[in-house]
This record gives sequence, C-alpha cells and structure tokens, in this order.
Amino acid sequence: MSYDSVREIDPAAADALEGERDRQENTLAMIASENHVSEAVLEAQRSELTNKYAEGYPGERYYAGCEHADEIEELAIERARQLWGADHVNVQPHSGTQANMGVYLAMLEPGDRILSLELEHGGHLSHGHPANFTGQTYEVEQYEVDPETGYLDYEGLREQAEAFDPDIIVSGYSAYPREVEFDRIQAAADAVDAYHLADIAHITGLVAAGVHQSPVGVADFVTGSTHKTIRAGRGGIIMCDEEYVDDVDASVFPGAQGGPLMHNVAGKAVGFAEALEPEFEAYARRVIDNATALGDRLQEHGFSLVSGGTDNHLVLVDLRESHPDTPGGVAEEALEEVGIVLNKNTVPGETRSPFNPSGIRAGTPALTTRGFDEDACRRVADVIARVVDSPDDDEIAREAAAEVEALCADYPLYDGDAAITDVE
Ligand code: DSN
Repeated sequence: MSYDSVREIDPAAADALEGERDRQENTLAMIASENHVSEAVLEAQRSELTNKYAEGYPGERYYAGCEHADEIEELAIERARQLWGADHVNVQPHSGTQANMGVYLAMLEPGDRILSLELEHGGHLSHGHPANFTGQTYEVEQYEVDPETGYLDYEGLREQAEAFDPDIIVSGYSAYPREVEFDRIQAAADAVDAYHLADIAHITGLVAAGVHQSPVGVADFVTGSTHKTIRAGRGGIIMCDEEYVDDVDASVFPGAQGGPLMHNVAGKAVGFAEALEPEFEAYARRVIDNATALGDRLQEHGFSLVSGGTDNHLVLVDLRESHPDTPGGVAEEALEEVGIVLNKNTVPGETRSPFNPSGIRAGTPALTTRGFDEDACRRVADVIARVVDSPDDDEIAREAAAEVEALCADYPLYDGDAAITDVE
C-alpha cells in the first residue's frame, strides 16, 4: 500500500506511516496480541465507511443512508455466528475492553462483585485492575495461578468463589500459556449463581479454528478482540445467548459507545470471511506448533517457562532463575535492538515492578502469518537466547541483527505491495 496521497499534503505523516510499514516488514512481531492482517482487511478498514455515522443496529439506525453499513454489519454478524457458533454477536465494540465494558454495564450495578485473575498472573486490566474503571466501579477479588505449576487452580477458584460470592466470574487471559477449561470455571460460577464472562481476546482465532476448547454455549458471555489470533479488522465483539441480547446491545449502544467504527466493522467482516476458509485451521494449528517449538528450544537454552510450556500461541518466560541480573525490560530492549519485538511481562509471584518486571512474553501469531514454521521458530529462539544471555555485547547484537534480517528475507511480509497471509 502506498502513501502517495498522504505524502502530497503531509510528508511527516507519510514518513511515519511508511516507517511503520518498513518496521513491520523488517522486524519480527512477537507481541502475542499482534498479527498482520491481509491486504483485503486493510482495504476494507480504509474504506469510505470511515465517513459514515450508523448509530443503532442493522435496520434500526438513527441516521439515513445506512444501507451499506447494514450490509457490512450483517455480514460481520453472520460470519461471526458461523465462526464461533454463537446465538447472538454484537460486532460494534471498538476494542476488547469496550466489549467487556458492554457486558459489565449490561449485567452489573456499581459495587457488584467481580472475581477475576490477577494481572500479574496473566489477567487483564479490564478484569478489575484498580487503575481501570472496573477496579474503581466494582468490588473486585482476584484469583491466582497455582504457584508451583503455573496452571489455573480450578478447585481453589471454586472455593474462593464460595467465600467471596461474586456476581460475575471472569475467565480468559492475556498471558496464560495453557488451555483454559471453561467448563470448570462455569461449574464454579454455577455453584454460586454468578454470571461467567469468558474473555477470549487472545485466543479468538484458536477457538474459531477448533484448536482450543470453546466457551461459547458454556459461559453466559464471551468477549473477544478481532485483530489478534483471528486476524480480522481491529476491534471487539460480544457473544451471548438470546436472553441477554437486548441488555448487551443497549449497553454497547447507547450505553458505552456512540457511532460504531463502520470501517473497522468492514475489516471484521472481511477477516471473518478469511477465517471461515479451511486454510485458517492449518494456520491456527501452526501458531500453536510454532509456540511449542519456540518454547521447547528456549528451555533447551536454559530458560524457564511459566507452567513449563504452552498449549496456545504464547510463551511466558520467567527470567529470575536463569538470568537473575536481566529483568524483562532489559531483555525487551536488547531484543528490540536486534529486530525482535516482544514485551516485558510480569510473572506469577512477581518480585519486581510492572515497569521492569521479571519476564518476557512471546507469541507466534504474526510470525506464523508470514510463513514461519517450527524450524524458523527454533532459529528465533536461538537468537533470543544469545541476546538475552549477553544483552550488552555489541558483537552478539550485530550477529543477531543479521540473523533477524535473514529471517525477514526468508519469510517476507509483502509480495510487492500485498501482505502475505497464506499458510500452505
Ligand atoms: N494489550 C493486549 C495484550 O497485549 O495482551 C491486551 O489488551
């Protein structure tokens, strides 16, 4: 995609946009929540729908001229229903957090009780963190992963629910590398007559492809973001049973949002169409195989993984034993210098600050989109190990940067102008 028109009127913005395109092409995107959408999704997101106000829902808008907005939103809804098997899907939330907000506003009163996973154990800000509106509006108690195994402690969660008596239990996580047994969390919610919100933001694509168990039909509400493993236009979705439709839809609009971002809804529709193709299952499987290969190789290099491995698209590395003098922030910076872009992350039992925590989180959705296989992921693990072992060594950094450059050349993101997103 060229930025010639932008350049004509705004060279500074064109420089930034082209710079970002080059950055994505010439570095390895390993932030577990990121991906590369296809040219088709990009086209849809930059469409003229960005100009259109369409408050309301298909067939019931507050403005005229919404016939094509209706078509796009209906396509997105229908495809989402097919992908996840949901009764009802609201495709308007601007983000995963807005989707969660839609559920909380629909079902909770201020002061009601949320039971959710602690942020440093893999949870999310919008699940009740004190710095987020959820922590400020609701009474929040948090559960933790088992400190020995790094796995969710379902029995402990059930006991905690019985003691706390929450109105809603939140499952679904941002830095949890293991398969989530949504049915066991539902059992804990049933035991205390609480709602269950499963936030599958990270694993929407894995669930849609059937390579991770689905909470749809189990939990009362399922929320997600649409640009992570599912690789569609940027934003969020809410899925729920028919009985909650009116409350959920009203809480998204007019409760939490005004006009939907219809160009993003178009990106969702197109990305969902791609995910309905049979190749998407192969992509999702490869995301997991690649994360497993990455994690196994890191362990061979002496790194410690929270829970000892992964079942999904990410690994969470606890650097405290293997690299006691290298906090996550130092590792993140050294890796970014050589072209590997991942994020520092807290780990269960964190002993440092969230600004320079003890871990790093690495994901394979974006690498897999550009064609990486398990061997390529092992090459990446080798580079990560060399750099994190010696974060201040310029010679190692030069060699690592050359290896990243070679990997980017072996697995190009663009063929001419078009993003490559095929998995054979
Ligand atoms: N920022 C996302 C992540 O990286 O997990 C979650 O919203």
